[in-house]
Amino acid sequence: MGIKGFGATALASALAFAVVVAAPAAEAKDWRGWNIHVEDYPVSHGMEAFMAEVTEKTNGEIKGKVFHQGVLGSQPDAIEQTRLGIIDFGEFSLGPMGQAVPEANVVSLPFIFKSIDQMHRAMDGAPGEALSAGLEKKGLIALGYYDAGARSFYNSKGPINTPADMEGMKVRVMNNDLFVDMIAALGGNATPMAFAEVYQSIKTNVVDGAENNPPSYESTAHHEVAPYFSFSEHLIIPEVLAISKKTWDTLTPEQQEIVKTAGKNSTMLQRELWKERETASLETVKAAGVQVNMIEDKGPFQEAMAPVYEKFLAANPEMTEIVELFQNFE
Ligand code: BDP
Repeated sequence: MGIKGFGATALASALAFAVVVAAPAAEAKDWRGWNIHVEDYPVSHGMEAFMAEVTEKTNGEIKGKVFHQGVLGSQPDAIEQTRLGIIDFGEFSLGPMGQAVPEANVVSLPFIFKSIDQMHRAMDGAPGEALSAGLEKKGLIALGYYDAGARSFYNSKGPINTPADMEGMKVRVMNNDLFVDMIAALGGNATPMAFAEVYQSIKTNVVDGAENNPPSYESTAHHEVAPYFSFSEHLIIPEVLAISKKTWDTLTPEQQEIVKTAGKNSTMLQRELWKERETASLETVKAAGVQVNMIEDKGPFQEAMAPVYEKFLAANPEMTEIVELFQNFE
């Protein structure tokens, strides 16, 4: 019994050892991806395509799941968790990113880009590289910059044509002081709030309205409670498909190449889907009775932003160079 017992124990510990040693190689990596949007949304399709390509090209060494609709937490929390490697990857607006990555604030400056086309070229060129370097310093590897179009104001009161129409208006903004200053400069009152709370807050008159691109306005049904959409296009904020540096550092060079390529491919897909969805969303909300108006003269909105730039640059003089890099990019 003694000898038998010893043998069994030895065998058991040998087996246990084998299991522990073999586990990392045999077990596929299982990633968790954060997404704030509903499943049928350009960002969501881009992220799913990214994950599918990574799994296929690594022959299943890397698997993963994209968690949609913010079930893994609010955007500011998810940014922190991805930096820490608790979440492996995510698709983030560079708006709330500014709190963690100072360089990201540059694209949250109102009217910084001249057009969507210029934004794409800038994000794929030197300005985008400067941003990616800033992200990497804070633990995030940028795999591609997704499109989020331009953001405009919408509310439950009436059309906006001039800043005077926003006097005293309560407007929900994303979590970043720059947006609070932006609304104040237009005469309104900003309330930073999580995306998930906006619908109810407009409905119950906690705020009069918010600002977003047409696909987000439509996919969240904000148009039901705020049926006036005014094309101010005051912010063009790109988004980033980013992987945690902690996760990235566990990959072999071959796997890193696969992940990079899948990131680029998913970016191209997302940008295509984005264009289609923008058109479709506008049609949907118009059909639902939303009053959409173009703002004939955006000049007064642009001019009102001078103090926002001044305050930002005075508080962050080290950002002057990168702001100019974006402003002067042709
Ligand atoms: C959407 C962005 C999303 C933001 C949301 C917001 O895609 O990342 O969380 O706006 O306003 O356009 O919070």
